[in-house]
Amino acid sequence: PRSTDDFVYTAYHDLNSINSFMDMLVAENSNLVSKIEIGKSYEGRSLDVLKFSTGANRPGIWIDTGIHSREWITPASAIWSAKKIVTDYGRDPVLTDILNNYDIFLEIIANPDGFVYTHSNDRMWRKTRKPNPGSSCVGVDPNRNWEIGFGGPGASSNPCSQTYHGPSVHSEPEVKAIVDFVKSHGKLKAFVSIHSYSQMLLYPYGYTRTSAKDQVELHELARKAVSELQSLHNTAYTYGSVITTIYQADGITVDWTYEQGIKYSYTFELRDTGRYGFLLPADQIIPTAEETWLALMAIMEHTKNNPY
Ligand code: PAY
Ligand code: ZN
Repeated sequence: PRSTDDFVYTAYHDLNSINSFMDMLVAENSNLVSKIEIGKSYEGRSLDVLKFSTGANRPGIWIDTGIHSREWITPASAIWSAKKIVTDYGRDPVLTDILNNYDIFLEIIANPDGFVYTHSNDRMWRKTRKPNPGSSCVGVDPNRNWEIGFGGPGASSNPCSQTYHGPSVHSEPEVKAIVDFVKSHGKLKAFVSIHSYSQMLLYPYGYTRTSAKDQVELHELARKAVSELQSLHNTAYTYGSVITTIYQADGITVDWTYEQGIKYSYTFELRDTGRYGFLLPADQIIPTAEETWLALMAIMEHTKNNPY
């Protein structure tokens, strides 16, 4: 494709194709979108984030996809969403109001080494691609590598496990890059980490059954977001805290971001509930992206209307 209008949103793409999508989007909308590099992956790939911004010194909203590399529907939805943002800005009054007050940061491929590996070697690869000294097994679970609850029972100390927490807190460069970005930005007000599958909208905590101090508000906003999502194609989501809704998970992204003071910390589990699982057919990309967008808009609008 020569422009993002020609890009095929109904297909899954490899990293080169996604990189060229990002570069085209920036070139076509340079007043609204820029690309920032927040670090490098273990194998040296750049960790790119699209920044949608209409003014200086704004608070921010973060969205990441693809931190688990086999969850292909998540970057596919993010690509559609990136195009949706540039199309709707100046046309949709709610999105326009959000972008006139907040920057949106979108990391489409949060685990590029894993993503490349899902295309070249193993479609079901989940973890990073950093070797583990003393083990023949490769990779760390980038959703068990964060500081809050690190090393707890909802993670594995076995380097061969899909939920291996890694040798130390933030040992994975893909995780550390986000940690450093969140800290240096200092004004992120919402943080959404998108996974698949299970059709759930989750909030902290994963490491403890103790309720988050904002649990009532987080639950009510999840209910609203899920109801908007379901209104489009009747896709049913469950919602609640990670530990009560899916299982105990220690060292996860959103427990850390919430403890950093980002109240609106959520994780999505996109389609489906297991029929196709990670191998979601490409004809579900657009319906999934469209319905997820409605839930994201609910979270972003609530963030805008409830400054803190
Ligand atoms: O998203 O933080 C969350 C919940 C915990 C996820 C995890 O285990 O890291 C849930 C799984 C995921 O998206 O990675 C669910 C999928 C279906 C899996 O791999 O089991
Ligand atoms: Zn995941």
